Amino acid sequence: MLEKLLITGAAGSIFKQTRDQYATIARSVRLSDVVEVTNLGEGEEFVPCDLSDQKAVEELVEGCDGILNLGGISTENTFKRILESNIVGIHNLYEAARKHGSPRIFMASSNHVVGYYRQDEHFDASVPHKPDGWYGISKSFGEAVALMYFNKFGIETAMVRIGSILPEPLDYRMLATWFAPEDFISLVKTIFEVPHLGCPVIYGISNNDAAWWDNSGVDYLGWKPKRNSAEFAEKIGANVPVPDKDDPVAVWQGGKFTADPVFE
Ligand code: NAI
Ligand code: 15L
Repeated sequence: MLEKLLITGAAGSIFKQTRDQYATIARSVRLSDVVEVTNLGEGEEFVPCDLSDQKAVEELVEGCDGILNLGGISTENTFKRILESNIVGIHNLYEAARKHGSPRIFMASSNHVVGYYRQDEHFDASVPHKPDGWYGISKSFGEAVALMYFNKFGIETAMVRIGSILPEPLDYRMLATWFAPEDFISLVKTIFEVPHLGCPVIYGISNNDAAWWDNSGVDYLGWKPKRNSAEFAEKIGANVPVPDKDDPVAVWQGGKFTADPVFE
């Protein structure tokens, strides 16, 4: 078990969905965000920090033996905002990790690294990146940073290309991309417990019948997601209109992100 797990982006959606699950992973958690996290429970502390502030990030990381990096811009946005939070931010995080004990890192990468593959293309972690916007590009950058810090300094990272974390899938695309919150937590636990991690890409999805991505390259981790979006297929069929076959949400793995403009 970790002594102190740093969780960035702790005011965000994923942490809110899983907040009560970290006691089996770490004795204490250091929660951080630019937005305050309130109602702190036992074993929780809050340290405000903007990831684009290098000095603040160095202080934030000191004393932590694991990092769950959820902080940053999580959808398409202006290049300037993505540059500060996701690109400068990831630089600052890895530099801080290098200077403070090389803790293992769970990086929230995204399916939008491969958003411009078609939904009828099925593949594993070895495919070239095809990001669907500046947000996806920033996650590609993050994966490159993680690999460099692994090869040069031995810092281990799980580069988790998360699909869609929600209590249940909401549309046809999410039958492939759904990642149940409990499967996310079991992956976090696995990442911080396995004796050898390395620096793998892992597709962050549940055990969905409709999945596009193959995680057999990380069988060595022994992680087995339990939920399957198929349990919601009938409900989606009854409630969600079938998109036109040429609609980006039905063509591309990145769905509606592929239809986003470049925001100025
Ligand atoms: P979210 O947008 O709800 O939360 C992100 C948090 O990061 C926010 O609370 C925000 O205040 C904080 N943040 C933004 N810029 C920051 C900065 N410069 N310094 C410090 N904190 C900053 O996102 P969510 O859904 O919780 O996702 C967490 C991570 O997982 C994100 O990196 C996102 O890109 C990634 N991800 C999430 C998916 C999902 O299904 N929720 C799917 C794929 C990736
Ligand atoms: C992401 O990367 C986003 O952070 C999240 O909000 C969802 O849109 C998700 O991808 C998705 O593709 O469903």
